[in-house]
Amino acid sequence: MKKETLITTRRAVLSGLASCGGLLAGGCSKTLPPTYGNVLRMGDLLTYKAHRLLLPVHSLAKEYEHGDISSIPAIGNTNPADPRQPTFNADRGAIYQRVRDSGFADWRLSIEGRVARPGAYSLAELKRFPSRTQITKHTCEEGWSAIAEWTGVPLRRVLEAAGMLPSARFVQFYAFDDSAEGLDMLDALHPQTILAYGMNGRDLPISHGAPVRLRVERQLGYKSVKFLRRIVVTDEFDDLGKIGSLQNGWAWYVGI
Ligand SMILES: Nc1nc2c(c(=O)[nH]1)N[C@H]1C(S)=C(S)[C@@H](COP(=O)(O)O)O[C@H]1N2
Ligand SMILES: [Mo]
Repeated sequence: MKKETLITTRRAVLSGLASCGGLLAGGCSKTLPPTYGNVLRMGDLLTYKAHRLLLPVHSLAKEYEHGDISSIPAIGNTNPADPRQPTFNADRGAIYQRVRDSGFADWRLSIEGRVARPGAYSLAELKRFPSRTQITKHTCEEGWSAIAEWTGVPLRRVLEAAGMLPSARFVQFYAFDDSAEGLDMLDALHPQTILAYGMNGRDLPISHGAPVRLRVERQLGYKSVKFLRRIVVTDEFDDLGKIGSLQNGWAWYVGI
């Protein structure tokens, strides 16, 4: 690893830590979830604080063996171009249909916000980063879980390539349907947080989020946004308005 990369890496870790500084100094306001102060969101406070205080910074979610892989249903939106799907968005659905017709050759993932080098990555470019493969359990808030193998580029690599600024504290993910989620830097830089383009040894199927979906292994299923199109790095918490989980009645932090 070049020295330059090392420095960015250390900075990235430091800024990640800064967003949760004083992990061991109990009562530090940095262990308050960004939704703190909202009585309806007391659950966020409990899980976030417990996780951030008790778990080592980058404790890994359990990884399984090939023989543990189970069938996994496709849930929520399974095709952003289909108007009958939940969270359908007509404009972006039409764009999705076009990039899908190109075999995703025209698909780009844009990285914006608090980065020194905003840009847009093609699928081929994302595949040129070092990859990670992990067999993990997906747990849906609806009460089912399933084990699958996911291959992709650690989000951290892409954030470093884009030159995430030291003040950055959150990362937002936008999909081709009306779905979006946000992570704090601890989860964004976590080694198992990947932009997955492969599933069970094949290209990620449409119904599971092609061409690229997020995998966040230490939170419930809905944080793993499918059909990614845009990533925005921010200094401030963003509740993502109408398309965010908060305004739809779900917690922002759902650690497992
Ligand atoms: N863009 C998008 N991402 C999404 C969803 C969705 O409807 N749209 N559903 C979420 C939910 S609730 C779950 S449980 C998982 C399901 O992933 P799967 O279809 O691969 O099982 O995707 C999550 N990501
Ligand atoms: Mo889910």
